[in-house]
Formats: sequence, C-alpha cells, structure tokens
Amino acid sequence: MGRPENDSRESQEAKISAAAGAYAGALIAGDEVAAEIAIREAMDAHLSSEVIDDEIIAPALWLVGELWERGEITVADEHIATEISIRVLALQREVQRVAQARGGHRVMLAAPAGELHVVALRMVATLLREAGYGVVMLGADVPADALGAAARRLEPDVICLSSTMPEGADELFGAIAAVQQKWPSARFIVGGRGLTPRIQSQSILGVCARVSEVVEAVDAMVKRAGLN
Ligand code: B12
Repeated sequence: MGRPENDSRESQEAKISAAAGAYAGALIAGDEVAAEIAIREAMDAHLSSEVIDDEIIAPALWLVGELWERGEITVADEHIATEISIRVLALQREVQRVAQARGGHRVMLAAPAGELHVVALRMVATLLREAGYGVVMLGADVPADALGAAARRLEPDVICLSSTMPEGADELFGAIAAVQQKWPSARFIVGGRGLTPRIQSQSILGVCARVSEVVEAVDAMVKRAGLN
C-alpha cells in the first residue's frame, strides 16, 4: 500500500498528464472546443493556474513548435494552436473573476428546528466554498428565532435550508418567516426529501433536488438580485 502523500502526488501527476495529453491533442487537431474542455476539466480537478500554464499549455505549444520545425504541421497550424491557447488564457481569467466575484457574497446554511440530517448541507458547504462563496454553516436543529438573528447579524445574500423529515414543513416555513422579518433581502434555496409539494410551489424559493445544483442556483439568485 502506498503512503497517502505518495498516492495524492501520483493522482495529481495522473491528472496533469491526462490534461496535458488532451490539451496537446486538441491543439494539434486545431480543435478549440476540445482544448477548452481539457482546461475546464483541469480547473475542475483543482489544478492551479501555475500547473495549467507550466505543465499543460506551455508543453503543448512547445510540441507544436517541434512539429512545425520537423515539417509535420504548417505555420498556419501553429498560428491556430497559438490563437486557441490565447483564448484559453482568457477563459482561465474569466473563471478566476467569477470565483472572486462570488467571494463578495455570503451564503448561510442551516437545518430548521427539529431537523438533524445535515450531511447534504455539509456537501453544499463544500461545493459553495470551492466555488468561491463565503459560507457560514449553522448546522442542525436551528430554532427559527436564532436563524433570524444570525441572518440580521451576518447579512447573507442567500440562505440554504435542508429538510429531510416529512413533518418538517412547518419548521421550514417558520425559519423562512423569521429570516424575512429580520433580514428581508435574503433569498432562499431549499433541498431535502422532506420538501412537500406546497413548499416546492413557493415562487420565492429555489428548490434543488441534488447538492450538485446548488452553485448554479446561488449564482442565479445573486445575479437576479443585482448583487454582482
Ligand atoms: C444519517 C441518517 C440519520 C442521522 C443524521 C446524522 C447527521 N448528522 O446528518 C441521525 C442518526 C441523526 C438520524 C436520525 C433520524 N432519522 Co435518519 N437517516 C439517516 C440516513 C441513513 C442518511 C441521511 C443522509 O445523510 N443521506 C445522504 C444525503 C446526501 O442525502 P439527502 O439528505 O437525501 O440529500 C439529497 C437531496 O435531498 C438533496 N438535498 C438535501 N438537502 C439539501 C439542501 C440543499 C440546500 C440542497 C441544494 C440539496 C439538498 O441533495 C442530496 C442529493 O444530492 C437516512 C437514510 C436515507 N434514505 O436517506 C435516514 C432517514 C432520513 N432517517 C429517518 C428517520 C426516520 C430518522 C429518525 C426519526 C430515526 C430515529 N428514530 O431516531 C431520526 C430523526 C432525526 C431528526 N429529527 O431529524 C428516515 C426518514 C423517513 C421519512 N422520510 O420519514 C430515513 C429516510 C431512514 C429510513 N429509511 O427510515 N438519521
């Protein structure tokens, strides 16, 4: 069995090598879409800009230069590869800009009174943090008045609530009402198996079936509120 740090170094190297191969292949094929996908996947795999620049984009361009010197591709192919790489650099900058813009917004997470199931909420916290949002996790079983007071003090842009128990609908509505009273500009995203059709039909709520939907849902709410 390998040591954990060796395993993680190996997995990092495997990610770099896969992305480098995909990116070089895309440049040689003049395939802008495939090149962008390779870099997006590298960013999603949390490879840093330094690694992407030094170990993926630069080596691919060096390879293109060698192929040109050997007469295996034309100067036009070399220009296409360069243009694609310049566009990919702009994509990297845009992703950083979005993450920085998210950093100016705060999302508060809680399970309403009586609700102890918080694993999904923990996943939501990780996803939002990774996307760049400021996250405040209040955890399980948060009484409505405490949630309202925390919202007034911390002024979150969005509040994510999770409700698993079917009898939790009243507590969920109570939590929302308490926040609306204390911090009316907050928007709400709710998830969980306990959501009743009545909750799901509330137009003021964003409803997520899966945690993987949350970043997009928060982005949409923050944009709609004209906050960025
Ligand atoms: C772990 C667990 C517990 C733990 C919770 C610990 C903790 N810190 O979270 C403990 C032991 C405390 C517990 C207690 C109880 N539990 Co329990 N528990 C579970 C179990 C096994 C897993 C729940 C879980 O973490 N799932 C994984 C998460 C990721 O999935 P999820 O919650 O379904 O969320 C998905 C979506 O709903 C959505 N989502 C959910 N919330 C949110 C929020 C946002 C913002 C977003 C974007 C998305 C989102 O995203 C996820 C998918 O991507 C489930 C089994 C099951 N089938 O789920 C039972 C289960 C939920 N529990 C159940 C019961 C009955 C209880 C108890 C009454 C048992 C008891 N007699 O003690 C108590 C009640 C506690 C309470 N008042 O809340 C029942 C509920 C049945 C029902 N609907 O009526 C279940 C289904 C088990 C069963 N088959 O009977 N439980």
